[in-house]
This record gives sequence, structure tokens and C-alpha cells, in this order.
Amino acid sequence: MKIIEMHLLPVTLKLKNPFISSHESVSEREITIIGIKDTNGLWGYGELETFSFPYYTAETQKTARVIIQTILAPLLKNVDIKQPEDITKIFNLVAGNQMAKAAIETAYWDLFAKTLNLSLASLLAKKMNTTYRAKVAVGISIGMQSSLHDLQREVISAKKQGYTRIKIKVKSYSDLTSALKIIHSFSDLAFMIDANSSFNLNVVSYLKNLDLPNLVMIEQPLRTTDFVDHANLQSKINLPICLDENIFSLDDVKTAFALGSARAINLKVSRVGGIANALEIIRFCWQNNLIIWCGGMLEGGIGRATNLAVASLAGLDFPGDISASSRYYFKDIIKSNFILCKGQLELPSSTGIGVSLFLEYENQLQETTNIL
Ligand code: OSB
Ligand code: MG
Repeated sequence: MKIIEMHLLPVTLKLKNPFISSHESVSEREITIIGIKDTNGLWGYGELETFSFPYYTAETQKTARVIIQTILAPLLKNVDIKQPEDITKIFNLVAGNQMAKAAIETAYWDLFAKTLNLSLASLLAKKMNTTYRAKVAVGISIGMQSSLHDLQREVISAKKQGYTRIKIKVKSYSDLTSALKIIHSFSDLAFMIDANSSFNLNVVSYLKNLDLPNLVMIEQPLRTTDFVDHANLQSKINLPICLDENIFSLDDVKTAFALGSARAINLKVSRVGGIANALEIIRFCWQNNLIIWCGGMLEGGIGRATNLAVASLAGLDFPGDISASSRYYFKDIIKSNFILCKGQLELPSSTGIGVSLFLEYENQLQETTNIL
């Protein structure tokens, strides 16, 4: 199968509430919709998930679009692609740029599944020799709040909506103390804390003798790129460390495992360069008893549908950061909404990622120039 057209459409989505982490505050989420067309006239869709600024990862929307247009797209011109993994192999020539690669690769998985008349979820389940769930338990990530009271209000609201696994963002040790208080008072909910790289080894004293059975892990407490101090920290605390910002590839997961830097991995399809790499990472984690679960990047509807298909794999049981559509944007890019029901999101049933763009975006995308 050959890709004969590739189109990019940058869009800005307005979040209902600013999402604040230690890296930045996001109130307008820029994404780029990517559409590819094959010789049969079928379309596959993906999303470029980089942020506007290089705080969480090095790529930005602008730099990644340049890489896609000038480096990655030309590598696929006139190439006969047999399966999605072929794209990953071709892109391995290019160092880094995982999110730029993932934007194209995920669009191809959508197209490939549609060609086979399968949902992406069922295609992935086949690839992994497992089954998939039609309803996927999911969690919610609560951004930083200005007071303990506001944080408590957000947790109560999440609980009312049906979320049973909640992630709390922190930046300072006083945030951490507040988060621990809240976690103590909601013993029926499972919690994670995400420091987004903002702590140092002094955090040991806060985590060493914790007796909070409903706190299940701490995400990326230390610097992005550090594996050694994470291993040092993990050796001193019982609470599992989950790595996020450090993980761009299977090699990073192997490093974390070999050094004992983490017991859990936040898997973001976009951050690891696409679905084929994500599947390899899942296999490695399953073989080596690392907890693995699907993270989120405040995706638009295309990215959310892609993540949900991955998260539906039986065996990927820990609820991911894939919340209901209503949590994110005033207006999303797809026609349907992901609605939370009993803490779960239902997988769309149609082929590929199973969602379709609002007609205005589909038309605008097709009117952009073909970059292939
Ligand atoms: O650290 O997991 C993170 C959002 C943007 C960047 C980084 C992270 C997050 C989230 C939100 O935690 C997850 C989501 O609901 O999409
Ligand atoms: Mg994180």
C-alpha cells in the first residue's frame, strides 16, 4: 500500500480550565491533525501531540511540523508499505523526534485497520495475542490547584463523576504535603502523585515511612533524563516510582529496569514514537513485571481514540490518563464524545480508531497542500 497524500492542519483547542503542571500552564492546546490517503482513496488520521513550548519534551508543534514536512514525509514517498511496523523501521534512520514520527505512524495504523475492516483495538489485540475490552476503566489527572480546598473540591467532583483512580500534580513539598492529606481522607479511591520532574532526593524524607495504602505510585519525581538518582530513590522507598518524562523508547525502559529506577511506566504512544514501539514496550513490561499503563497528553479526539484502543488491551489493566471528552475542551475535533459510565469509557465500534472529524476540519484538512 502506498501513501499518496499527506496533509497537516494545525488547530487550537480551548481547555475548559487551564491545566497546570510543574512544567507549564496550558489553557490553549495547539495540536496538528494529520491525514494520509492511500491509493484506494481511504483516509487515516493521526494527531501531533507536541506542546507549543519545549518544557515537557524538546519537540514543539512548529519544529515537529518542519520535521514531518522536510524529513519524515519524504521518506515515505513512493514506498510500498506492507504493515505499520515498516514505517517505524524507516523512521529509525532519524534520531529522536518521537512525536513527529508518532503523528504519521498512528495515522497509518488507523488507515491500515480500516483497510482490514477491523477496529484498531481488535487489530492491536491480534498483534499482542490477547483480547481487548469494549469498556475501558480510566482515571483522571488533576492539575495543580491554588489551595488545599480547591484540590479537595476537584477530587470530590472527580469521584462524583465516577473516576476511581486519581492523579494529583505537585511541584513543591508543600503541594506534596497537601496531596498526602487529601489521599489520606479519600481512602476509597486510588491515587497517584505526579511531580513532573520537580523534586530532588530530599523527597525521600516525605516518602520513606508512608503508610497510605491507597497511594499507588509517584510519577517522575526527579529530573527528566535522570535514571541513576531515580534508582537511588527507589531503593530507599517502598512506594513504586513511575517514569514518564524519561521514557522515549524501549531502550529507556530497559535502562530503568536494569538500574531499578522504576517499578511502573507511564506509556504515551506519542512520546515513544508510535504504536509499534508502544507494543514492544508493553511486551517488555509484561515479561519483566513492570506495571505499565497509558498516559495522556491532553489529546484531542483523534489522539484520545488512539490511546483508548491501546488501553483496551486485556492485560493493560491499570486505568490510564484517558478521561471523558467533557473534561477537556469547549469544542473538540471529532463528532462523537467519550462519555464516562461507571468509571469506564466505551470503545467506538467502527473500523480504525472509530471516530470521525467534524466536517469543517475534514474539509479544511483536505484543502491544505499535499506535503508528499
Ligand atoms: O505528566 O502525565 C503528565 C498532561 C500534559 C503533559 C504531561 C502530563 C499530562 C497529564 C494529563 O497528566 C493527562 C491527560 O488527561 O491527558
Ligand atoms: Mg506525568
